[in-house]
Amino acid sequence: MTTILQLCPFSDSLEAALARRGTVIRWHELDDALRSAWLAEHASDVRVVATGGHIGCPTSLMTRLPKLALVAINGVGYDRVDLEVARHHGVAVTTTPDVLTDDVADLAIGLIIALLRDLPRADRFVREGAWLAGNLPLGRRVSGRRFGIVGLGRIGKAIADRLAAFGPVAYSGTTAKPVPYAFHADAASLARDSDVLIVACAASPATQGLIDAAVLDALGPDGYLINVARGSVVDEVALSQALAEGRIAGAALDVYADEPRVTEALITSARTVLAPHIASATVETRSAMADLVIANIDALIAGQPLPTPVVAP
Ligand code: 8YV
Repeated sequence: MTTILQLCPFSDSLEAALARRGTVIRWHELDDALRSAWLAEHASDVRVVATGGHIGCPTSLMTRLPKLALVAINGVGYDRVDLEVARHHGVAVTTTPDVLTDDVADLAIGLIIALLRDLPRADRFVREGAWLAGNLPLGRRVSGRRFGIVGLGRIGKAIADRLAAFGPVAYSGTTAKPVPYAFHADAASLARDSDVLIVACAASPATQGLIDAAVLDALGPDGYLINVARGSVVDEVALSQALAEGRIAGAALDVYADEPRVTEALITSARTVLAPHIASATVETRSAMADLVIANIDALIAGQPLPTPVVAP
């Protein structure tokens, strides 16, 4: 039987599918003492770590599992797995690309409309009976805005294609791509030419804190920031200051620096719309992601090529 370390909760169906493939250790439910005791006895049983993109696999854990063959990520981000260490230890790493692209892009559009049209407040306004006493303050128009996308990978491109129906689209990244959107070599230059800046790049040392005070000031007091990538790409302290001082108009966020903890400054700001990292969280996409996690584990067990490796065995 394959021993699988499960590092975070999954859907019932994914958990059931994992359980059919081996002995599953629910690592996230063990405290430090239990983890150490378990490792002392069983470290060399573990062949698979199953984890979320936002959790990854700590290097200290990966290097304590001598027979580990696969880190199967239920997500597209691999920023929390040290790929060099994985390669060095002969550990394969897989993700669930493509199947979540549409949902993440859809949520980005939803956040833009929610933020500019103030939908969370509109909903409260009706429920709390405030409508009986007057009208909601006016929102801001979405159509015709200039949209800037930081990172035109699969998700960024899907966001761009949707936003093209609303207004002009530009993007920044490491290289220009053969797309009908204007390219900017850096995020500050993109922000200067954008009304809405959407962060869709992969998290990496190169993009850590990329959206800093200078980029936010380039976006300016009428500009909006959307983040569906990773909290680490945005300097959250700089963002909170810019929001508090009205140096940008608002921010809609699905991801944060220290999930699931969200800072008081972001929670209490009247300029934010906040979601709990739900961009890929639909029944359809989570089911497709689960299928890919399982397909990778099955391929490993069968000694077949892995369907979606970031690091191949
Ligand atoms: C998930 C993600 O929320 O794809 C990613 O990298 O962060 C999200 O899709 C997460 O991985 C769920 O486990």
